[in-house]
Amino acid sequence: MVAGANFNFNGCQVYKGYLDRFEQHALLSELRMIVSKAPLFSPLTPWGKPMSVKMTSAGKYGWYSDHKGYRYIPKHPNGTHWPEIPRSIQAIWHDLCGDQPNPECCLVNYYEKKAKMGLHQDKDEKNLMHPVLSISLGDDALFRIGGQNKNDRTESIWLSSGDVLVMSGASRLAYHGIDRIKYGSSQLLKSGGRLNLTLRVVD
Ligand code: MD3
Ligand code: FE
Repeated sequence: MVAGANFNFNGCQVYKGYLDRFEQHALLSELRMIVSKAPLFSPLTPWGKPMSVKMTSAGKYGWYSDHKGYRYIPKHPNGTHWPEIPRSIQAIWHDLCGDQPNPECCLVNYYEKKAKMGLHQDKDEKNLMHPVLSISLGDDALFRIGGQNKNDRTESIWLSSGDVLVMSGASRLAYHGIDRIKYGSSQLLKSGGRLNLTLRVVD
């Protein structure tokens, strides 16, 4: 854990090395539990193309997408409720986001070798004033963040295993994405790749 953010771009705060290797392994075993109950799947874009990133969720809501569009749903496509958000993950939220309401969705994104996420805004949540918190595990990823307009200047930084980001203020509606991962750069996941968790208040 570190005392303060060590990067700030348009209000996007990056806590490099927030989780040590022991904490990263502990988080990984929580994620194995989640994925065993709520398996990863490839959401379809509203245009019918599967996303390269595999996903699942924990919490009251999970993020989902198909031909009907992007939305939060209360159950996994297998018909069961999403697993609860582990206490250790909620603790990170309250450490960095203070007295914000509890997160209602922990989206789990899994990036294999060639997976990427195009520039987008996150605005499927009802109250866009609440922050979004992201935790990176596994391989390094090239993260790009810009402004509230798609053509605004962007800045790129490498995110590594254990880094945590908090998007609040102006950055909450900033365009952002993952250009690529550096496959095999971390030993945390035995078969490589990258996991990203995002915590959000949905309602
Ligand atoms: C900036 N995930 O799940 S995390 C997403 O690494 C998403 O998997 C990326 O973008 C990933 O929507 C980036 C960092 C992040 C997450 C949410 C944000 C940056 C954000 C919301 C607003 C602004
Ligand atoms: Fe996003």
